[in-house]
Amino acid sequence: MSSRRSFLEKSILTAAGLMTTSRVSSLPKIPPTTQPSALVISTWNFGIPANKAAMEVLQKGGSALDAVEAGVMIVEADPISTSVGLGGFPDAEGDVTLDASIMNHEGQCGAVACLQHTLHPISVARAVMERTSHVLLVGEKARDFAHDLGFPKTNLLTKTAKTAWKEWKSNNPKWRQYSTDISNHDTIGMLAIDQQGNLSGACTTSGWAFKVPGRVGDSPIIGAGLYVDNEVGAATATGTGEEVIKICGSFLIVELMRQGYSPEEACVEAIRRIKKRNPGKPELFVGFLAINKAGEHGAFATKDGFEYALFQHEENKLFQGRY
Ligand code: SD4
Repeated sequence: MSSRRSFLEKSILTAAGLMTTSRVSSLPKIPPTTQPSALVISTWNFGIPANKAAMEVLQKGGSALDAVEAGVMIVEADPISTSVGLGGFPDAEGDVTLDASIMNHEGQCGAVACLQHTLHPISVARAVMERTSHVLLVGEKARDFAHDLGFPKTNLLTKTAKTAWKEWKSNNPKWRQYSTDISNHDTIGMLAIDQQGNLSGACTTSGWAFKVPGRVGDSPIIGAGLYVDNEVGAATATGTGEEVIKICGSFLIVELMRQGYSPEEACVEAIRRIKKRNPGKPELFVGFLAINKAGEHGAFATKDGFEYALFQHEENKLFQGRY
């Protein structure tokens, strides 16, 4: 009896051991645990000046959280960019409505959606994180919150954006049938690692150009447009937010990295899922960026044209994302 028990115990242990071995050996790659140098990565070519501002913070020993906020604020305040903050294209009724989120290395996060008349939605998102018990404030009440904190009321509709909207409106008199289809792809999503090895991220946009009023995209949805897990990595998205929301894109990528995927492999898998759900839509654009704790990065998109800016090892350079 006792020898049979010991045989059974041995068999169970062996089986468990085998299971562990085969599970581990099927994992793609375990990221190295050495401390990476400071890094900033962000979407699109406006990521270059944004990265520069963020890296200045990191080089002074600042936190990744301060860095990503300072970085994306550059683009929010730039009237030339028609997809973020000031100068962003408005909704179908001509109102500029902004979405933003921020997340730190402690897993704290804050966001605003459909926020109007506020130059720096990312800072309001940060205030939601730091000053309230909530994660997401929306619409007029989010603006009231910003007002209470002293964020000035700002007209965000530039002449250029107003002209573009008027032209769109005259060509789309039936927009109330709710089929707006001009997707504006240039959200800024930024991820950073500071000198302490901590991760943070930020994401801010005026969203889909001429969208149905009230529309909220992926950018302020934690886990969709942005996710940070300081033990594993971080991810952010740009492109058609509806498709990012449907797969919980940034959260998915971080979870894949937790299972051993490299940042690039995780982005590839997220894009594969989006493409699988959208057969016959070659024009659909979504792009993801990801970093892991080791300072490795990945970028992948549904189609060509995805650019991202990486500031690492003293160099701030623009790259083409694979697709
Ligand atoms: C969003 N991802 O709001 C953002 C940007 C966008 O089409 O509008 N892309 O969905």
